[in-house]
Amino acid sequence: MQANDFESIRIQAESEAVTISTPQGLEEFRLKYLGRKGLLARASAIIPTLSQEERAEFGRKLNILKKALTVLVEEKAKTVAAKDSGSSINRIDLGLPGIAQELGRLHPITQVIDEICALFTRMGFIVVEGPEIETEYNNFTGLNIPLEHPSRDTFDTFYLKPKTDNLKPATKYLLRSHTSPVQVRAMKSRKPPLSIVVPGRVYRPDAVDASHSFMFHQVEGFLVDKGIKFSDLKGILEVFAKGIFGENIKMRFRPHFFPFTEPSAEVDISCIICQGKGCSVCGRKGWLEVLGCGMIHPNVFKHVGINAKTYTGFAFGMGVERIAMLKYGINDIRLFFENDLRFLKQF
Ligand code: 2NL
Repeated sequence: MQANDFESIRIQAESEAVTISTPQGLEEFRLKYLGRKGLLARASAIIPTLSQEERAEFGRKLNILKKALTVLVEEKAKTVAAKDSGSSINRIDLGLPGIAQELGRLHPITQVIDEICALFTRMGFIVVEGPEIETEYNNFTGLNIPLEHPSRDTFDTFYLKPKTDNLKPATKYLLRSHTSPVQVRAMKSRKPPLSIVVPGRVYRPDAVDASHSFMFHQVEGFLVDKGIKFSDLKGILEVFAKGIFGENIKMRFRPHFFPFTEPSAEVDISCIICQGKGCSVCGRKGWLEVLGCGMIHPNVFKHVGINAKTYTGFAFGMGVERIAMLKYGINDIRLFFENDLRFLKQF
């Protein structure tokens, strides 16, 4: 082997390397030059035949060539591997199934609130909302709820820790126990005629069970104008109840007591499961209680500055969870708040 053979091997290898495009081709190339029976191995076989001085020069050149070819194989391995994986990553397989995008939906309670509000807005009501933290005045006093009324008790209302500055008696704040304080605000800030529905969250420190939750939703509403009668209340509530539960239901008004209305009534509908015959859902009574209502008490008008001699009005209130449970035959209120998609996806 001639000294300049090293140079021709290097040139030959470099031009061959350019054409390599597969891992297989690269392995063949490596074996041809660097393998145990490769060109460089065969070249080194002649070392014993050389003189002492020639050996040193030959060995040095052989090592340089070996290093150069090793680097060449390593570099080439990178591009061959990159090309290989790149092609499978970037290639789009149109035969694969697509990635389904889940459609979101409104919570069943939100759906029922929207449905209730839509029935009332069709009859000319507007929707108004208000704060969940309220004053004792708006939640109780303005609604003619007396100081000794049990609903004011700390067992029945969540009170906030008072801020005391020792100079004047601190305003007591609480989590509203019904949405009526929004109606008090609306009657104070607007002039009749008024027809308003108020949806929202309310809070009561009840022990949680199948029919109680410390937080639930209400829709309350009221209408104030000249000459409003109890029969107007009955007509409006009949349109509402038939809209939610179907045209075939019957309704009845039972006398009741609320401090904020006089006279007051509770409203039942004929059981939507047994049509009034009596079943386990209605407790064999044939009737389901759906809401409370009445004619607005003159003391409430006095608190909000509406002249009770000129104006009359009615008001009503309902629990949204209760309406939703009756409508869909749900027997446990906790299902609404557990965020279990198996339940929620049914609506
Ligand atoms: C029920 C009973 C009711 C009202 C709520 C009301 C509000 C004002 C004035 C007068 Cl500002 N009344 N709201 C009236 C009667 C009944 O709710 O059982 N709710 C679940």
